[in-house]
Amino acid sequence: ICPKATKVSFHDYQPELDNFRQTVLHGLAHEHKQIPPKFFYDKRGSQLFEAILEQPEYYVPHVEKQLYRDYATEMAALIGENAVLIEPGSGSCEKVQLLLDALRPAAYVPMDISGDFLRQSAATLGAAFPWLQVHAACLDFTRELHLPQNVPAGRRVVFIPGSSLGNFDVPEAQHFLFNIAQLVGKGGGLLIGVDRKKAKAVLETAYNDAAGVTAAFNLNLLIRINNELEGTFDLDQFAHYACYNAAMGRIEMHLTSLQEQQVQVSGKTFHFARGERIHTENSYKYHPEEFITLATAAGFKCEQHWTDAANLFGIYYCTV
Ligand code: AVJ
Repeated sequence: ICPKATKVSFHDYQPELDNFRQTVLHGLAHEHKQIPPKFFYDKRGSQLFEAILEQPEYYVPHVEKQLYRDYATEMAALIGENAVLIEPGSGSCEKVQLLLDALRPAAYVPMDISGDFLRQSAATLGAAFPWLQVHAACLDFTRELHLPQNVPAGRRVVFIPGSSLGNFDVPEAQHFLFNIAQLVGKGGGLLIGVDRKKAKAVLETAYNDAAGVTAAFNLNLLIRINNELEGTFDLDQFAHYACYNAAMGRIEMHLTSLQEQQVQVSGKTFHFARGERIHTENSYKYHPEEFITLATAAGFKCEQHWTDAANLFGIYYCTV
């Protein structure tokens, strides 16, 4: 018997990658040029995102991780042992590690669109927690949430740290939470970290780090288009731009054209006026009452929530 052979498994649901070309061509042809943020996460994009998480200005992971350290026991008591813990958009599987010893789940199911990255993170996590079953699912969680067939039966709890929910606009977020409620079913749970609304200056500093890592992350999208879609973007002629749209309650990221120019992608020509932007990301922020209203509308009951002394970030535990 070799438990290591089955302790970590990988399931490829082949997220539709051809979609990238179609989405970019369509998004650049739009009057308001736009490309959705899920395409940031190729290998280099995922690595740059990991580097964003290290930037002091990007308070989100620092504050959130401290909340898990401070309240892991309390969270585990609410969630209960032996749950099947499912994490859509698991990335490096870093935050879940702060909960595993307290939670002792029956299995952990990381889900990510970036296959290589997921495979590596799942293997590393499995090695660090020898008692843990890890069943990784490579998929686009904005489209589908498959559970691998070898996941044990048991109470399901979805874990969404990092304010990933912020990328959805509000109706989409409600729909996504509704799908999660269906996936976990009656008695299931949701532990979710959601960034809070706060002063514009704090938010804008967080998305304009001094080391320029967020800028490199945003611009990497153009490198990816150049590499994968026969693009001709001149990286020196576009700049990172991030601002807080208070009326919409969201950080917006854009790529600004620094001059009037033409760019080819996949044999098609796109014209940019000087100062014209490609909208690449929205990151919605929620007051606790706003998030609780949203989760309630999606079929959850909010059992408990935790926040830091500066009211920067919220973590919520909700049940169906
Ligand atoms: C992964 C969507 C939560 O919006 O804060 C961080 C992505 N973009 N810095 C966020 C991001 C630029 C992040 N989310």
